[in-house]
Amino acid sequence: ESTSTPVEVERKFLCNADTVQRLEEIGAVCVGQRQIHDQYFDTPDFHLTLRDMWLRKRKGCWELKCPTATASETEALGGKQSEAAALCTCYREITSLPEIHLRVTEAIKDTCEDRESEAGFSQEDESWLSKLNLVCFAEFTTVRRSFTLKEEGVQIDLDQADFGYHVGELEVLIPEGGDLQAALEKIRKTAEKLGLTGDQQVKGKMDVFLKRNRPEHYAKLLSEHIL
Ligand code: V4E
Repeated sequence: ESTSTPVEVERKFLCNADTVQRLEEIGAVCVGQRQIHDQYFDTPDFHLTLRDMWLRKRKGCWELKCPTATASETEALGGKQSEAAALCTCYREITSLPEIHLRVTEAIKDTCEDRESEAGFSQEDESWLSKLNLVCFAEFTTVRRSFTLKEEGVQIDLDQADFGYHVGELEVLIPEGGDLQAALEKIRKTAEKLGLTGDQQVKGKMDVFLKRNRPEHYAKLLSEHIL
């Protein structure tokens, strides 16, 4: 378990022409804009994404987004807290290549036979991809403007994907086993200040991308309640 990797508690929201002004009004500070190029990988029969595991290469580095124990914690909350939690997701972003390789191998192979050494992988060595039959199923570029509400510890990202989808994200990082309810409350309060309405989860970039470009993959993930 990578207990040192923080958990990302996130709520997506729809942006409009007033979003940036609203952010400035509530005291959010723009901390920069950057382009992000993502390539996502899975087996042809979706071993990883059907487990809600998202393997990607971002700016030359491997990342694996996995659901966390925190995700199931949210299901145990009641009342107002469960309403706040229903709009949020909890994932851990693993960036250590040996750990990514181990988790991906475990998810793809049911048995432990011929699991390879965890050491000796470099970011450039991609032989493990073909060994595990991993292929790129999604690739896109995002222009991301990031803001921060420093005192609250909330980060806000405004994403514009190159396939024409615009989405915002409120994010709080907590250590594994950290105070999930406090994180949800920070997100709820920020959403309220921004005047966000609606009790439906807003679609992420991947949802829109797969629906348009990979309808079979999309249908499979929908039917298994991953998206
Ligand atoms: C976790 C996940 C996917 C991987 C991409 O995650 P996402 O947060 O959408 O992308 P991005 O670029 O904002 O990553 P960041 O830079 O914040 O790390 S694709 C689908 N999921 C699961 C998922 C879900 N089921 N529902 C919602 C609302 N979001 C994500």
